[in-house]
Amino acid sequence: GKEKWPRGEEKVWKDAMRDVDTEVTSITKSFVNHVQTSLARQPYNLDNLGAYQAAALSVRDNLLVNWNETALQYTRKAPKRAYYLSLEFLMGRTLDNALLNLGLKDQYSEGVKKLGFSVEDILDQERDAALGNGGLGRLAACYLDSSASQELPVWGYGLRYKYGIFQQLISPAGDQLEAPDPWLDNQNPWELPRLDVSYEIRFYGQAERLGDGTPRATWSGGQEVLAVAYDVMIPGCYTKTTNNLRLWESKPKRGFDLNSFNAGNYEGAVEASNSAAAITSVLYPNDHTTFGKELRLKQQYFWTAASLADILRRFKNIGKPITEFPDYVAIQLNDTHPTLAIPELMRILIDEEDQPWSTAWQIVTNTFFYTNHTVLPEALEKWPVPLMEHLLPRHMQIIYDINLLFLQSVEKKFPGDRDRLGRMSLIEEGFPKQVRMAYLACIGSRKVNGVAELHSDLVKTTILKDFVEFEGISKFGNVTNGSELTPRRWLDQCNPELSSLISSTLKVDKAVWLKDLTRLEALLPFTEDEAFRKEWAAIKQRNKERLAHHVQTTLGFTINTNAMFDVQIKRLHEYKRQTLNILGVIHRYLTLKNMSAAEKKKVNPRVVFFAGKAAPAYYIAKLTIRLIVNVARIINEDPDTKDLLQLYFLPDYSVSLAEVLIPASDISQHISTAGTEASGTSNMKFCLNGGLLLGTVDGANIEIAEEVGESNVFFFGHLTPAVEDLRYQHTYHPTPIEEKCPALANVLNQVSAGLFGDAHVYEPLLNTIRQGDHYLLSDDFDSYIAALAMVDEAYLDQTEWVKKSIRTTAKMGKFSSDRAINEYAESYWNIEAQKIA
Ligand code: GPQ
Repeated sequence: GKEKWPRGEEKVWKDAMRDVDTEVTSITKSFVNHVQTSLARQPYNLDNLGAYQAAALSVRDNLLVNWNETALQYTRKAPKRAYYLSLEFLMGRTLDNALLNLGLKDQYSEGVKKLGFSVEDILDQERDAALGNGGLGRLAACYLDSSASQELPVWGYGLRYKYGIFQQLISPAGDQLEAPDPWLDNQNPWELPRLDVSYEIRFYGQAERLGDGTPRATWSGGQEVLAVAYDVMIPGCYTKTTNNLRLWESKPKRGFDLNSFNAGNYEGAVEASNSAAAITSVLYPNDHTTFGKELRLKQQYFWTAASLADILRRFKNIGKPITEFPDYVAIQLNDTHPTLAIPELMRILIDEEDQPWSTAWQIVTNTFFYTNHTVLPEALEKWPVPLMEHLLPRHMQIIYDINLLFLQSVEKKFPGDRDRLGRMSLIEEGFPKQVRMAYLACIGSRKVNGVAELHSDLVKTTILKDFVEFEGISKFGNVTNGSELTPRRWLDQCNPELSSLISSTLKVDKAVWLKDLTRLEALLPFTEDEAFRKEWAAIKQRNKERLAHHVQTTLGFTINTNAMFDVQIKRLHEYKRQTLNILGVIHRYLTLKNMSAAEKKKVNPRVVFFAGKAAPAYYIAKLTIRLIVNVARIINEDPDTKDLLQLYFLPDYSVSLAEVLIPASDISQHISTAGTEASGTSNMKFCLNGGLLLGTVDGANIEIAEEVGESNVFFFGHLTPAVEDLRYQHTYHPTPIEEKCPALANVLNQVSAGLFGDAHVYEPLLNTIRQGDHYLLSDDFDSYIAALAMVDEAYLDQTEWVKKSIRTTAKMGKFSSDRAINEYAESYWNIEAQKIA
């Protein structure tokens, strides 16, 4: 409501269309043109939202030219292509990234300024496209960005959810509340509806085998819905290549169900159309869990069937025999969510293309690649057989057939090993029986990979051990995640000052080092350059002030920018151990309370930030949020400590918030129980931005330490091989916490006693530690506190700290998603870069 307009000068607006063409005036022309035509608004009378829309449409015009050119050349040359199937794409905002990739940011800033706008205010109008939960979804977004930047023919396929991840609110008591995210309400300039691209998708009905000696069957009846394509442009960085992300929306096949309508059941007919639209209405907000909900299974089939139909149609346009399908198509399965693509392609090949079983299976197993993202048992997808039989009767038949042939071949290799057959069956016995999707994805794929060295080893030695023994080790690999350490967004875009310092120091244009991150290594000698260090530290300081300003204007808190900024931002989950962090904060608070004034003088102030969402039904995770919020309330008001310790829970974590938080961090925490965090990707983003890492020996933390050297990271806690044994001890020989870890016991007792209010409320959370302690907080607490003390000590020597910071950034080359996507392209998909002229 505070916004004022008209902006700028009327004469400038009026003259804009008559200006001589320069780069900038052609931008203002296109902007004014979109205001008047696409938006049908009066010029010289526009708010920031309108200005964002006009700027976005104008930038989109640029992208569309490249996008069409890219599509045309792919069609003409018909190279092998790869498709990334992901139920989540956590894209964040587009305009800033598009401007940067097009190399047009400065020109647009100048252009909109002439018309009275600031480019920052305009960029700030954009809503995040938040079609994902966390790391898995953000990884997919990074991989699309890198594919385009590396000029690789890769398309993404996903769902166009009407509502993305919920908006997180915090109630007065400190509880997480969820509100819908109607991200499409302001219209989305970055998508193009493709009403001409649609497919009919069937559910339910009857499957009948032909029984004519072929494996064929018919599938008929049931419900049919339409999948309609929406295309999102994915521009590469400093290249013409602009790839496509195709998102499917569900629509009723007709406005209503004619059968019901004719039977006089008008309401029933409209209901059917609602049920079709419901399929893509909302992103499931659960991370690392499976719920067995029918609508989720419908989403998975709807999306994989539409994507495969589209891929097949494109392949058929080339005019090659179907047996050559894997020479033209590679499909990456982002976790098990798209595993139904395996029986669906079998169904098409057998029932529609009339291929023999063995040919079909040959094609399938040369087309798919499966990435596993977790070894946590509760996250491994299983679908009840009765549900599958009901919703996808033909696919259930095919899965049984795959299983039969598969178990026969296992029996042949390991005769008489009934245990093994039971362990490896695609069908888990029980009530109900369930389909094990990770096993189906594994046997239906050409290659299986984990997302960091340790994780890939764990995949091979735990959940897929039997499959390694049966299929051979060479099928199982590792591609260590990369992050949009496509530094383009994370370094250049959200940390522009650091980026220009690097360019000037290395005397290399950013167009070069932004596309070859290993160049950063040349920064190493500058650790000895005092002026450089000063500049480096000053930039970190300005980023901290920028974050403080953001928090002040959005939440009204005043943050001490002379403190160390300590950040943990990720989904709330017991395995990620935000609880360990908050208990550590309480420990610090209690320690400070007991210090003399003289002792306190030696303490460096610290500000601890948390952000992250909890799955709406994850009670313990929500309780952790409540504890953090209420601890913050007490300690931020305590005159004894508030100058030395502040604590903030920033609500509604998002990609955009991460872009402000990450460059401002001195230290970030990645403290999962060893062996539980497959990789982690924010750890890489923090390090690239010169933040140091405090973590366990887990996931990609290990490889980060290998790159930057162990003396530049802060490690603590038990190692993976110890975990199983410790858990056994907890269960069968428990030691009281008072005995095992008095410091932790004291903290728990203070919470129980109501030091932070709500005396009884936190018991279920505290009991997860007192009883069972599956995530080993009591085993790691002391070494965690010791590591925090080492961080404090190291921070006192600012010269050495800044050196560590520079060394960390310098050695992050490996973690670029460009490197990761090239590994997939070369070692797995066998696709090549295509220069778009
Ligand atoms: N990941 Cl299974 C998710 O974000 N969601 C999930 O449901 C599963 C995994 C993460 C994983 O926890 C991180 O360690 C990885 O860095 C990330 O996937 C990308 O691989």
